[in-house]
Amino acid sequence: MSGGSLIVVLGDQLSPALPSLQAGDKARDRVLIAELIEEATYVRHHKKKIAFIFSAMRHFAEELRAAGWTVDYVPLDAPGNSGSFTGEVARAVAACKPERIIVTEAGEWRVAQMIAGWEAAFGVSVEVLPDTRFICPLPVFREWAQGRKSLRMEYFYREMRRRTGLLMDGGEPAGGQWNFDAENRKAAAPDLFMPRPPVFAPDAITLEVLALVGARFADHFGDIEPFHFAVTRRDAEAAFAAFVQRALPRFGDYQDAMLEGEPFLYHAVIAQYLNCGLLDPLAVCRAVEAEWRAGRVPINAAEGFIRQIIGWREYVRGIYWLTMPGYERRNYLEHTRVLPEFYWTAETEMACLSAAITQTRTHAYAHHIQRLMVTGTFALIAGIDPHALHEWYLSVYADAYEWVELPNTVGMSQFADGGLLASKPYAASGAYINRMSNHCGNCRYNVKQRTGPDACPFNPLYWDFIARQRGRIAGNPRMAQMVRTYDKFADAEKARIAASAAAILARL
Ligand code: FAD
Ligand code: DLZ
Repeated sequence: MSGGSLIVVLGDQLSPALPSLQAGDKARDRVLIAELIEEATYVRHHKKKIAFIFSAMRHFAEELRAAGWTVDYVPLDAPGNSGSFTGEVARAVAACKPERIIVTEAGEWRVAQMIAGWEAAFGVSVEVLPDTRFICPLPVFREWAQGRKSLRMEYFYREMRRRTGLLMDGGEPAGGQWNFDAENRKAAAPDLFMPRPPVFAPDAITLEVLALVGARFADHFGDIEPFHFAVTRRDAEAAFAAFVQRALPRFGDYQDAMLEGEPFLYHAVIAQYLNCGLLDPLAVCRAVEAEWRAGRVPINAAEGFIRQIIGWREYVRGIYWLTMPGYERRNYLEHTRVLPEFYWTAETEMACLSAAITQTRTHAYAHHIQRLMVTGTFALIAGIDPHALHEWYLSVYADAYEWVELPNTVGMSQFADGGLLASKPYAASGAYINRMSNHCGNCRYNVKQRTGPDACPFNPLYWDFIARQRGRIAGNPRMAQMVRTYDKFADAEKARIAASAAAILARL
């Protein structure tokens, strides 16, 4: 190869539009894609997640070869596989003597640090290209954030609407409002039609990967089968099309709902495809806008969906790169309790937690409200160490990469950044889960009881959280009312809350 470039494609860069591929020359360059033990184990990822990524990588290598690229694909068990990005680039440089290395910037700070060392290590020039698959370039986010005391997604989101023209009529928001969230808080009734994401039967490549992952990562969390994820661009597009047709019209209405036995409800179940590059975020938003303009979905569904992607998804990425390194160790509330074992076993009598963790084990998926208001809120009010919780979320979900998971966990869910990302801690008693789900009816605990051995544990833990953290939260306008309510409780009730909370925490 002497003379051409080595194009390194990371496991979450499976897009033909990737800048490093666009900058390359099929006739002269080689593409390197490698299955790496270090990437599979720096946290012990869910078996289904590893299988999904390996299979999608193998299919992408085929896609590139069919398009005329020379691809060096290193399977996990290939002789000599060093197991790390830097080790595999070293081997490729020694074998091919490229003129330069081209890589699209890594999604994670950890990997970006590795790439930053390559030029000195190998004596070859390294071109790191911005990842244009995101809508907001990082310098634009930095400029937007500069000088603001607190950052709020809603204002950033409006900038993204203007930047993309999505749901804009001239300079004004389509439908006359930026945000239709007030219409998006309905609890789902069990007798509604419930769509399910399409299932894709594993092909020969996926079957080989399932056997490999089953054998090599047997002690990792999660069920490897049944395996139904799309692993090609075509199937990921089919999964998205099925969502648009069957679930999008009610996506907004039931975005916050939870139902026993319904792991997906009206959610898209596409984050794993967006985050590894099989789907393009702007393209899915344009498709959703077209559905609204054609009169096939209501504005609250289209706007709610587009806000998640050009708003939240881009916003958390901006926060990640603004605050790393260091953000992963933020712990504003000084929470230190170890992660309860039931986060791994699902063995708890709390029906909502058991459901969320069981489906996480089976599907490597839970929807946003389960992550935020069930596993997240419980950890927050129980005072769990946010770093341990971060490692849990990063390992158990098929869509989890640090740039998106960390701000959602440390910032949104655990308030561990002191309010940089979110305007209030997502602390709640059992009443929230009772309002938005049917879990409480099947639970051994009583959601109406505040204290005592039968009380829903969310209740005493919530009030105990308010009491423990009042010094840090009383000044927050969105928490002040709850602090005042707690203050009005009789001393005997406060003592019962403290005793009930202590008993639950001792059992954890
Ligand atoms: P839908 O509910 O159908 O939403 C559509 C799309 O919007 C998603 O596919 C996703 O790309 C985007 N989106 C929605 N909410 C967010 C958000 N808060 N941040 C970023 N993008 C969002 N999302 C991840 O992609 N990876 C993670 O590792 C991850 N970790 C999370 C951890 C915690 C503690 C919390 C509270 C949220 C986390 N999220 C994460 C955000 C959100 O829960 C998932 O994006 C969503 O559940 C994925 O399922 P879906 O594709 O069905 O999404
Ligand atoms: C998550 C993951 C896993 C499990 N395995 C690999 C792998 O074997 N090879 C690879 O290139 N990427 C993998 N990834 C995704 C990387 O961790 C991802 O590219 C970085 O998180 C982005 O910075």
